[in-house]
Amino acid sequence: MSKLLDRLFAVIDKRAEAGARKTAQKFGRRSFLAKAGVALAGAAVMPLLPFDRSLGGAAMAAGMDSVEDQNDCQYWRHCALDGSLCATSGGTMTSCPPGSEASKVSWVGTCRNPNDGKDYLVAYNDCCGKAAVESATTCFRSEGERPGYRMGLHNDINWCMANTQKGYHCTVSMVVGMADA
Ligand code: ABN
Repeated sequence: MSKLLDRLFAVIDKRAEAGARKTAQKFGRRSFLAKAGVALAGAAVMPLLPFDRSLGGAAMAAGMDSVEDQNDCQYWRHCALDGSLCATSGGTMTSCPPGSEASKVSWVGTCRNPNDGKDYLVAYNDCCGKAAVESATTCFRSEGERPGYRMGLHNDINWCMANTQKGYHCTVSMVVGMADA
């Protein structure tokens, strides 16, 4: 009887040992280090992954508006634009036409986007160094403007003044942030 019990205990011992080895392999120190290594490598790569810098709502809302809307002086983003629309002058609403360069200084207005009812900061950069095109759409909108004797508060100004090439060509409208609520 005692021999039988000895055998039984031996079998139980073996099984317990095998189980313990398996568990150690699965959750052991090496396995932990390997997993931690993968997690750390992942964390290091995370900042390289793309993320949304597009001011989400504003970009999405602009996508909802047709080019025809955007080329109209009454388009919401042009609420403080005094100049010619670059999109009608060989460029786009946000990029200068080839052969011209963006002004180093700009006028910033606050415009309400009717698509989401929020106020956005819009920078108006002039594009410089190329002759103006007569057929371009010219807008005179001055929301938030103050009289001309306070230059920083007045938007009827050639923002190419700080560039080497000071000749005005057209103006782009870029959403640069959200206005405080
Ligand atoms: N910011 C457009 C502009 C250019 C020249 C003169 C007045 C206004």
